[in-house]
Amino acid sequence: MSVIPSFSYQLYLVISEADCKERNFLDVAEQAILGGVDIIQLREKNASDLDFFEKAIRLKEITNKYGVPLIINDNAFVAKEIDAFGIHVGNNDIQPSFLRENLFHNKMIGYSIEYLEQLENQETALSDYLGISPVFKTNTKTDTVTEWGLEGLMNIRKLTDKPLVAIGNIHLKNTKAVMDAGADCIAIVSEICGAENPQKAAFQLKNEINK
Ligand code: TZP
Ligand code: MG
Repeated sequence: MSVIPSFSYQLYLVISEADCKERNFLDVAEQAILGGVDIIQLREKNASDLDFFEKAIRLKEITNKYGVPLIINDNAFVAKEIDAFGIHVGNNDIQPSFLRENLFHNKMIGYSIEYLEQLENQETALSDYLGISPVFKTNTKTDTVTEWGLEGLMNIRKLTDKPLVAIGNIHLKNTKAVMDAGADCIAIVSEICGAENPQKAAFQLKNEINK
């Protein structure tokens, strides 16, 4: 069972230094929070543990300042060391059951759904929210399995009560459709990290969610 009593987040920023290009990713994160981002995941695919740890510590100073939860992608070592709010893992990563039993009794665990069969496994049952990954094809992550589309998302909505975080090529124009299809929250990389004004981009997305 999940251990987080309620999932009240609507706009989830997934950030890496590389996705922010020449800008300081810490500034982008802070602006995004000021614009309305509720929860942030640090996703550093090619960083060493030490590099990831250093970035996470610096980002946590900002998320703590605003009371925004920080989730670490995949790396249980970093999540544990910085006392992150939670961890997000996929089908091929360290699994929620192992994390729950050994490391993260009281931390949020997010789990990406790439196959419908995952909805029946104990990993889903033990997670606090499910990442619907990806809803639409995206250049930000190309090694994906299923493109769920709005229909896939609607179908998953019927099969589970878990909070659903939709990710993958979500932007201002399709946000409302994704929410209407049953998402509880949308997760964004490029629409915020690549925006000229990340604060404004987050603000507009949040407005769209609440329409
Ligand atoms: N997982 C599934 S799609 C994706 C991740 C991390 C990337 C989403 O990035 P964007 O730029 O919001 O499409
Ligand atoms: Mg992963």
